Amino acid sequence: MKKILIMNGPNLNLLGVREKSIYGSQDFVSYFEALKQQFASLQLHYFQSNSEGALIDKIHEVGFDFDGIVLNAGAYTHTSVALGDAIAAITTPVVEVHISNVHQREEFRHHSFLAKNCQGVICGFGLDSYRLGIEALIK
Ligand code: CA2
Repeated sequence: MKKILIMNGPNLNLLGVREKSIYGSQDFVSYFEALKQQFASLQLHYFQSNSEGALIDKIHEVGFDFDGIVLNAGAYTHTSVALGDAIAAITTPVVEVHISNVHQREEFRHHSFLAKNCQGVICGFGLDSYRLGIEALIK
């Protein structure tokens, strides 16, 4: 059974609670339950942290064993050289995802420190970006 980790970075624990006009009204835990049903043939895992170090530790923990990581690093996408280096250091392929279309937003969201070390980037499809990320990894 393929093992895929979905990782969310800072503030994404607030999905469905605040800023619904940008990020939608569904909380991630209920969305994750639906994903698990949809991909019953996969072992799906979920990890969220607001801490850059905890995200890096998790990438190191699973990055030589899991079959894929779907990563929404939130604002760390645009700031973290360290997360980019962590992705470069592992063997597990990573797909970067975003709920919003970051290219339609502020200029600082147009750059990613992660993208060049990822298999690809998916953004702008709401929570469906995560499903598309899984599809890309299992193809
Ligand atoms: O669109 C995305 O998925 C982002 O990764 C979300 C990040 C943002 O910094 C990126 O530029 C794009 C922000 C996540 C904040 O999530 C919240 C969710 C609900 C309420 C408040 C914040």
